[in-house]
Amino acid sequence: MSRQITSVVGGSTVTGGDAHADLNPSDLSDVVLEYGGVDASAAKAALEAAAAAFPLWSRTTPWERSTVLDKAGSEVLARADELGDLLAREEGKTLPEAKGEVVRAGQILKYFAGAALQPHGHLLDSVRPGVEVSVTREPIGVVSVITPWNFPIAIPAWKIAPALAYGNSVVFKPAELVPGSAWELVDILNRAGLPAGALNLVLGRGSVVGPVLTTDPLVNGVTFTGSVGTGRGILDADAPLGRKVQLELGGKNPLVIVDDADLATAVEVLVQGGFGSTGQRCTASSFAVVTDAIHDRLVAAVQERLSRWTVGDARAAGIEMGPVVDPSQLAQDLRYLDVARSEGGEVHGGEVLELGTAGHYLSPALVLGTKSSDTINREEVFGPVVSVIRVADYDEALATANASTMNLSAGVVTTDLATATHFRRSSKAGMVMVNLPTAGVDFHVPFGGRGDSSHGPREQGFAAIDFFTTSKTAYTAPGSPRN
Ligand code: UN1
Repeated sequence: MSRQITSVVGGSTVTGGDAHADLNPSDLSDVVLEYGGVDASAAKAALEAAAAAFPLWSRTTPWERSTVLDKAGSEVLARADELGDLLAREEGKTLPEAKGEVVRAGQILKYFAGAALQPHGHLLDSVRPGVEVSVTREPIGVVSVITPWNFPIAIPAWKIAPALAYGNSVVFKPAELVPGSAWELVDILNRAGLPAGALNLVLGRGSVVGPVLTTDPLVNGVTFTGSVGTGRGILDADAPLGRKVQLELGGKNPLVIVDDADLATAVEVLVQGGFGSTGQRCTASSFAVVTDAIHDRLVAAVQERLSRWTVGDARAAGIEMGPVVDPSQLAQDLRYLDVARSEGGEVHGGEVLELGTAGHYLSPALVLGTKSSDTINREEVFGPVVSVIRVADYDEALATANASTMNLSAGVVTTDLATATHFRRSSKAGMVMVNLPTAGVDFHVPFGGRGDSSHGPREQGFAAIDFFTTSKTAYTAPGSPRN
């Protein structure tokens, strides 16, 4: 029998529920673990536990909150090999990518351990004589944290750590495909000293528990990373209720490569940004916009690089790309390749691979000869697929890059400082990368996009406080009694 895990509500485990198996996408005969998906009443109980814990947790000192996060961060870092192996096994990114993600999660916990101690707030004189004004930050209350499968530990960490650092209590619902990393993170944080109910874990179907976690009256805020469709649904349900909502949705991220680019840099930036983590990241470089004079050289060099690209079991040594996460994502990738062909694109690669184990393996796909208006350049594929648009010059490249409506991240590869500066200033994306892949972000600075990509305050770093706190402005009259 495989390992069993459960939801955690108010510090207690919840048994029962409909049976789910966490399968290894590199080898479907490997059941990583099993769990019972809970129902709406368990989600409600988790919100009640979080609401009950909030008065206690929100009144702990910054030092107490910092200590819990710091201790949890140390454990995550110390167990990076083991947790990385679990992550690669349940999600399918390569072992170095998975371990890197675990280390990032540990660093995020440490960062917010420090952030909990930072001063904020103002004390000022009123415009009215003798009156004092204070502006302080307070936690928002009970926060629902809903996360996707593609970053099973880093995204939960970058939502849960600031939520807890600023005194909120949390109900956490991870994606159904990656419960193991979520369970470990919750276990580590609870053992690091959280009071029961400050952090609850709800393992269950989004369609069953999602409506409770987003619309129940006990919810004060919802932070969600995932698909545009689900995110829009949350906003439609929560906006009339006046809930605080933070959404990180899709990305359609351009990588501009201009004539003066260093070829080797351009190839690595495209390949890592497009095919790293099997292209399953909202920051992936999903379409390359390449100026005329470098186009053919670049395409030849990328194809040569991809001919040596190793696809295989995520945990095997020397593998550059693991499998696609599940059958429905694989079907989506293949559907987009078919649409690209039907719209005139020339697809290289993108073949389903039969390897030693039964997994969802797809070779990296490069789609040449595409136009800006093609579906493949408009919609997020979320797989190892990069389309290429040939343009005359930098001006056309910039316009083509900015035609995206999911402006999360945009990159430029150039050796010219003026071009780099112009692109950085003119891009419509929330994040810009110069001679770097569009994917791969730091934890101490704001993360987020524009257009249809994001909604609400930015995540991470010094921006995280904006969502996870609300400000209070208090006026004190001069005649107030002394104590
Ligand atoms: C990264 O590229 O390092 O879901 C992070 C995603 C993003 C995170 C990307 N929210 O892919």
